[in-house]
Amino acid sequence: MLMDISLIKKQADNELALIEKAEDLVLFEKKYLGKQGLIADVFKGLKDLPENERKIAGNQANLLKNELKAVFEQKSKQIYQKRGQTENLVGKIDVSRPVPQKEIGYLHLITQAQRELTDIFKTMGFEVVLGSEIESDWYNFDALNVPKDHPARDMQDTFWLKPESSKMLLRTHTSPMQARYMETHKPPFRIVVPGRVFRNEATDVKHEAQFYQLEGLMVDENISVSSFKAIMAEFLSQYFESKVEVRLRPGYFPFVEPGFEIDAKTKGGGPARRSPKGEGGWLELMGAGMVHPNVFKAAGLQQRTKGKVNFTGFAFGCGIERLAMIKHNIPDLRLFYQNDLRFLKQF
Ligand code: YSA
Repeated sequence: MLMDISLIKKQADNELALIEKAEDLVLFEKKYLGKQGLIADVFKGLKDLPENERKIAGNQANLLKNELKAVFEQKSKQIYQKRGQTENLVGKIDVSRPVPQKEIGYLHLITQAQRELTDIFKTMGFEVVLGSEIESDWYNFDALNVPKDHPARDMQDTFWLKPESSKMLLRTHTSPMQARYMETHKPPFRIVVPGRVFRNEATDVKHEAQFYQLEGLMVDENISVSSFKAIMAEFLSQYFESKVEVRLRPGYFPFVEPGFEIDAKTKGGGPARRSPKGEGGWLELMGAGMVHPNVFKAAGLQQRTKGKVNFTGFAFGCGIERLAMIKHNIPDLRLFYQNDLRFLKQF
């Protein structure tokens, strides 16, 4: 028995000297110190020894066990220090198991776009203002020069809130914030208003019933269509980064005079595909124009003093999904809201 113990010790020392990997150290521990290991066998054999030998062999076996434990601990520290780890976890965890990847959330593409857009306008001195998604028909329509029973109200199909007599609605555009802001501020000012809007309309590749707009309003002395074009040129080139073809064309909105629409050329395929070859077509990005005098008046702003014009302004409202569609070449607006991670994780 004493012979066995010294042989085990020699063998263990030799094996330990060759071990370099944590995985091999785990096997070593199992072989010598495990429940079914060689040291355990020695203890099991003690009962068969004559009493005088049992005591000596028992002491030797204990000594060997403690020695092996100590050298094992020392070796595992060496290996883990080498791996840059400080804690000795051998035998407690499966060190060879890959670490599970944590799913870390991130911003939806529309939130990212909203932040990029407002950041761009901040560099041009615009203040970011938020409005309420529930509005009164006064701010959504009347204050914007859209009289009751005017056909222009039908341009934006409305979700009315109950009771109908409350005349409250889900805002159909971000323009009500023009009226609200002008009621409480005196020119000059320049603001942008990002936010969600709602329209009771069928969805298709270019339309959703809920979508995001970015409203802009700039009022000062001598603001003209050229000012609008200059701000737009800067904004669109900063947002798109690459060259995108855009066009300005006349458009009708009761709250501006004159009114415009801006379209951008898609890169081919997608919502505005016109040709069988998949060449790009025009996609409407925004409505805009010079603020109508009636809108200033409804907000209580005196645009003229003694016949002299004190200030003028331009305003615009663009679809944030449409901007992102052009920037990232996204063919269908509905993709933003289908929660398909294969789509969302690309951005
Ligand atoms: C016009 C003049 C101003 O002085 C200020 C703002 C405006 C814009 C006006 N308030 C408006 O909402 N015009 S709009 O109905 O043409 O919508 C503006 C933009 O929102 C569109 O050009 C388009 O980019 C986007 N849009 C409109 N309906 C949409 C939509 N995006 C997704 N789904 C829909 N259903």
